Amino acid sequence: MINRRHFLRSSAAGFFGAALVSRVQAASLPEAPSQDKPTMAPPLVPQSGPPYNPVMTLNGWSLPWRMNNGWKEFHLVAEPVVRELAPGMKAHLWGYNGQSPGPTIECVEGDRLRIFVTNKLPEHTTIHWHGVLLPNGMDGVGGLTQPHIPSGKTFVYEFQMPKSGTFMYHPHADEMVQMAMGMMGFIVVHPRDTNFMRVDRDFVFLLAMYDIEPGSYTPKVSTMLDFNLSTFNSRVFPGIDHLVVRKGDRVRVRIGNLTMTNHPIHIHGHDFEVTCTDGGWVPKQARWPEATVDVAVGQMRAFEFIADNPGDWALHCHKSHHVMNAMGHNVPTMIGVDHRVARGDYKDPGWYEHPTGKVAYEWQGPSPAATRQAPAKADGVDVKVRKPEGHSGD
Ligand SMILES: [Cu+2]
Repeated sequence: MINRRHFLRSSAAGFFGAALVSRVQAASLPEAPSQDKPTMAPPLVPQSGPPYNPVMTLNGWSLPWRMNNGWKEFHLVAEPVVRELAPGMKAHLWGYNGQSPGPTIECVEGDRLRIFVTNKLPEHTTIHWHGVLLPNGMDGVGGLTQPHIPSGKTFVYEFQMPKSGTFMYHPHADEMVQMAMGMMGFIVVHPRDTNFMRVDRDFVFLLAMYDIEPGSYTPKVSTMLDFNLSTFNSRVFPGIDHLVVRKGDRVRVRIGNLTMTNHPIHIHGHDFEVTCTDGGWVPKQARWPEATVDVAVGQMRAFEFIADNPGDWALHCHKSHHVMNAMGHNVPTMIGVDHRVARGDYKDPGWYEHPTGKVAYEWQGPSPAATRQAPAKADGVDVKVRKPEGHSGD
């Protein structure tokens, strides 16, 4: 893509002049790359625009862009996707560019962004840029700041990134349905000064929860709290990529929570400081050591630590039912049940072998004659039946 763009710019500028090039480029949509595998893509080192240290999106990827007269142009496509939540478990979700969550958008403080959003969903949508300081009309709230994007249409968002930090994107249209279906993504705005808040490894993931009944593929979109799948970037353990670091690395982990409940994220073997929220960087004097950070609903927390303790350390939500995955809340307790019949084995196992003395049997002695029920009596007195009174108008 980069090579073709360079080719277009250099050849067209030579033959037709720069003004024509920009009009031609502005008239065409940027490519919308798509990813259908949950494999973590290598960091997207910038080939144009200011330099930065790219992030790693667990089980995900960053969205390539094209430069167009000083604008970074991205193309997001909202569409139904199939996401493998864990090896062998596929869910029918909604997302962006082939995946849920959508690709991470990376840019640099001061960059001007033009983001094309094409709606391939069966209903309208918008995109809200969570935490980004932008003009009101670019905020993406359907029915408030813009008309909804109908199915089959493409809208354009244009804004400048005034500060570095970590933000998110998600629909502000039919919110409960679209977020329950997995529509979300990360925005990382890198500092223009590559030495500011520099780390050696920088990981990002979004917390998403789904309610997918055993045996089904599509999340229940009316669930408010009782979700049964807790995911990091729409993946469940053991299908989540490891955060691989070298001993001595300074590591940053950025966590966004677009679920309907809080998640206390805990790390083993290390302590850390929260250095960034969805509102911006935390000054040094305002930080304190932690080993668990509660990421509340709609929040982003980034923490940093020095990886000085070698090992295979767990990093997990501390709500034990969120760690377990997957829970069928309405499934009865199976403790004590004989599981020896294999799953999927429908062969007739033959008659049940009853334990001795546990089967109804025939009485072999004499049986008394059947008697008719006698009329009811109380203490030897015939029961008088009182009939309703006062129905004749007196
Ligand atoms: Cu949790």
